[in-house]
Amino acid sequence: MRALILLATIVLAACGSSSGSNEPNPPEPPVNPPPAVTQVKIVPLPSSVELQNENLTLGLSANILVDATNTTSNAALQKLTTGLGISHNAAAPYRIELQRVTDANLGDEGYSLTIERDIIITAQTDAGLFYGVQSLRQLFPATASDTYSLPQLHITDVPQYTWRGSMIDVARNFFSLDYLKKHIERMALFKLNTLHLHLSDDQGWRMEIEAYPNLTTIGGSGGVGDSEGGFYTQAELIELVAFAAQHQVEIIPELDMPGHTQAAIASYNELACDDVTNLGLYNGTAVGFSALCLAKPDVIYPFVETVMAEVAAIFPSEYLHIGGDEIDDPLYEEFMEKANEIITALDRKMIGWEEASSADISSDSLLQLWNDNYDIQSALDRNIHLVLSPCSYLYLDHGNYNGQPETYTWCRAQGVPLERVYRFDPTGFSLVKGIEAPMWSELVSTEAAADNRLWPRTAAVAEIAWTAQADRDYDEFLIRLAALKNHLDALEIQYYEEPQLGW
Ligand code: TNX
Repeated sequence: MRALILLATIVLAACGSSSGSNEPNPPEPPVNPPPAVTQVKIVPLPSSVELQNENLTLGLSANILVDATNTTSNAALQKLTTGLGISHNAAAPYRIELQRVTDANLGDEGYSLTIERDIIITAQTDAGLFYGVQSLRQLFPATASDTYSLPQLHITDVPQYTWRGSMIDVARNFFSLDYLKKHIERMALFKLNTLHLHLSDDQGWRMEIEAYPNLTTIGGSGGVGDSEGGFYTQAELIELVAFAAQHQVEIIPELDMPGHTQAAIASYNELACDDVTNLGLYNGTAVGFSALCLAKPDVIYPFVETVMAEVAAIFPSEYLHIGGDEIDDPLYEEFMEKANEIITALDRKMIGWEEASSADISSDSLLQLWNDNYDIQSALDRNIHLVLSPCSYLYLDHGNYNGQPETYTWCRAQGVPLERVYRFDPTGFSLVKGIEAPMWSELVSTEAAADNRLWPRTAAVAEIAWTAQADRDYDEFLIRLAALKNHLDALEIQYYEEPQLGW
């Protein structure tokens, strides 16, 4: 909102009009992008930017002042300065300082960034300082040079939503631990903080469960088509969680139940009802045909309990995702309620797909909305909050453009281009916890293809989740994002060359 006020002030000043103090409604977003914001090439757009007319010229030595206890922001700043060839020297002509302050306006994730004679970032938390460093990083060029020139400015920046997510389906096609780490680094540049891993589905089970080794030796051995499959050991997942935390990213594990479970059934046939004859691995792309046998509570609930206990031991996240999508079974609600109890007993909260709104789940649960017009009112009535992933805006398995090969069209025939993603307006929903863009992988089998589906659209997702709706303007976003091309290149992202960005 504050950026809007600033924009409005600049536009009105440029037009020579008065301040319009009697105006009852906030002004419409400006048609022509105002200079202040487009000169500050930061995505997502900060809440408030005050730009001075001068630049600060910087040499390669700085007095870098940090507090070693702020581990993530410290490491991020060190990586930034090292990459730019800026080294610490207490006698250097300027300071780069990360400072913890008490300022309730900044909340848990906000920060301020001042570039005048010195560069000073303040925040209440390590997370806030980390995001300040990410903004600073975007203002610097992506590669080193002998001297730098930054705009003098003052930014105050606080996110709209606390859940700013990306989802990767590693079940249909497996993606390596290295790829997930790269994705986490890329998310961090855009202040995304939640990586939802869809760890099991009909085509593969990807998380080692010590009590049920076949889940990965059998269930993880394939994927869609002739995919080689794969899985993550618990040691690898612990490493990934730590890597993510170092980038202010929390991993939300999803073990999808009670449907989407053919890989588990192929691993342990007793999980299916006794009359089920299809007990093998599945490498197609159909959905909605498999289920844990809900009429065998003595078999399936010990399974769910044991699996979720191992999941909780590896992933420290506040929420554990239990799936719960695309299944038609008279005992479905009972299953979701029992799953909710199991997760609560592990001292965690549950998140499930929207269909779980039919069950009597606890009000501290979250539901992930994926059909644009799903009637979720019964959940809202119970004060259950939402993670918004409406497929016609945020399903990144859909095309970057109409007719893109190897993309889905079931939710939106013309695909989900960058502009479409950006134009998603979350303010029409209530009880919004956050925004998340899923990339399902039935049709995404290589890292190059994953990069192409995820980028640059994930940058738009980040802005929806971080920046107030009233401050967002697509044309102006394009200018800022286009300027970050070198940053995406430095991260070796094989993005889709969106024509509107002129890349
Ligand atoms: C629907 S969205 C699914 C997934 C598919 C996806 C493909 C949801 C909860 N279920 O199983 O992969 O469509 O776009």
